[in-house]
Amino acid sequence: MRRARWFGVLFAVVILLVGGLASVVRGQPESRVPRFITDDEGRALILHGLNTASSAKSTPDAMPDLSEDDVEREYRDMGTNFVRFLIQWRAVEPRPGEYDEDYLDKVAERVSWYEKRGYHVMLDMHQDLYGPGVTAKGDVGNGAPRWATETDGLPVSAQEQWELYYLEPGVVRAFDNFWGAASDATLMRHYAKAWGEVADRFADADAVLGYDLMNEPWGGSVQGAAFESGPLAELYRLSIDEIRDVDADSWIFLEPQAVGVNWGLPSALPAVDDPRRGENRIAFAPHLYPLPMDLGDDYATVKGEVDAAMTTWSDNVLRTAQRLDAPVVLGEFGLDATRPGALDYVESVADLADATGMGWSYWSNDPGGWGPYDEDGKASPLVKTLDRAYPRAVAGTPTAIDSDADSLTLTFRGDPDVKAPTEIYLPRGFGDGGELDCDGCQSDWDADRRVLSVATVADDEQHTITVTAK
Ligand code: 9MR
Repeated sequence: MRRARWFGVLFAVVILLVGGLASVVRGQPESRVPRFITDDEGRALILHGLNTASSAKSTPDAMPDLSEDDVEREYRDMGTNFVRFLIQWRAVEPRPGEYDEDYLDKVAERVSWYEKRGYHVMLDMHQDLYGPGVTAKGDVGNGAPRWATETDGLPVSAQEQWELYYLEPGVVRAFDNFWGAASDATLMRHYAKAWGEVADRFADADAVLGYDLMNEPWGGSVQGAAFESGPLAELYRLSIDEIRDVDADSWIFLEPQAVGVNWGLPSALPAVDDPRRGENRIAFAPHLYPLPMDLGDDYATVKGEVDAAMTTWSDNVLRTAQRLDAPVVLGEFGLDATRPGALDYVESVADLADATGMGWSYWSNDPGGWGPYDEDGKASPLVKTLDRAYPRAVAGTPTAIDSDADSLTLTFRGDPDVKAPTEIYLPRGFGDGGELDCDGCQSDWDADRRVLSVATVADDEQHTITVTAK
């Protein structure tokens, strides 16, 4: 662990230097996202939620361990309005060209649980280490169907840390064959068509906000800019075309290469076209896993390095978002929340998201140390940390959000076309409706949903709303 620690520190320094140099070369970083995802009323959405769930990776029917009561409990305890819901290619297309409608029915049933509670759902085509077919036992990867897994007989040896499987020859080869090493894009086309099937099913589902095209992409033997601007961008184009044939309105969430970018290195992902009529609906959905903590250090001991890596990560993410002209949702961040300093880290990330205008989904809601509940369903202190006051829908463009345990300040530029009120979720600690301070606004408190609706004048002026606990 000592060596790992020094490696982590060294890496943080390298990332800082690269980030610093990049600033010199490319100018001052952006401090806010370039735009927001909006709802049907034109309000900017701020998304707070959890990944649901890692358990879906390995169950035979690819369903997460989740009941409607769990969704209800999450809403009551943490006031989330968003879920990154894991789906699996192996379940969508169990045999080449055959799509499993029963599977999509089950996903739709779960989506309806969220819909009843006003959630926005992002469907995430999850994979880790390509798919279960990278080993005979099927105990390593998840995502791709076996029929689409071609390791060419190369070995995949046991690893202690799961990410290290990415370097195993059989896993690298499976990815190379997927990306079309022999300039044959058959598997990518299957994947894109599978997305078309999913989009066809969910195009009219109000709760489904959009599609996260691939979890944590890995280029196999092609890495970095060559990967992101080559095969990855090509997969995105193919998938977007299939989706747009059947669904003009859902958002498309793009992830960068995970390795390196999750730590804070810049992404070279190019802007990709959205063939829909009107403004593009392409969003950026990177992950954040600072390396020192990935290697096992606690936030309490490496806070300085991690905070610096977070700043670099944020600068780089905002630059990419600018290039893509995309809203940002931090699709994953998370850690063993029982470790020293872990809750401070979660709070720092949520503060960073508020400061920059990003949405977030915590990894993950699975029971255990990383999750909000233990195996017996007992709430951990993480529940309280994730239960933050936040504006869910803003009648204009948010310019600053500052949230803590007993106050929330939102500043936004109004929009004359947006007539619906700003909606603010308040945790129980705020009391009923909190103490509201704003200029000439009208408010309404929904005690059941714990949502304060605040109607301001629809103009293009700057508005500030402050709510304090009472
Ligand atoms: O937390 C997950 C761990 O239990 C699994 O062994 C591993 C491999 O499937 O995946 C972990 O979840 C990861 C997610 O799939 C992708 N982003 C990083 C997550 C945490 O490591």
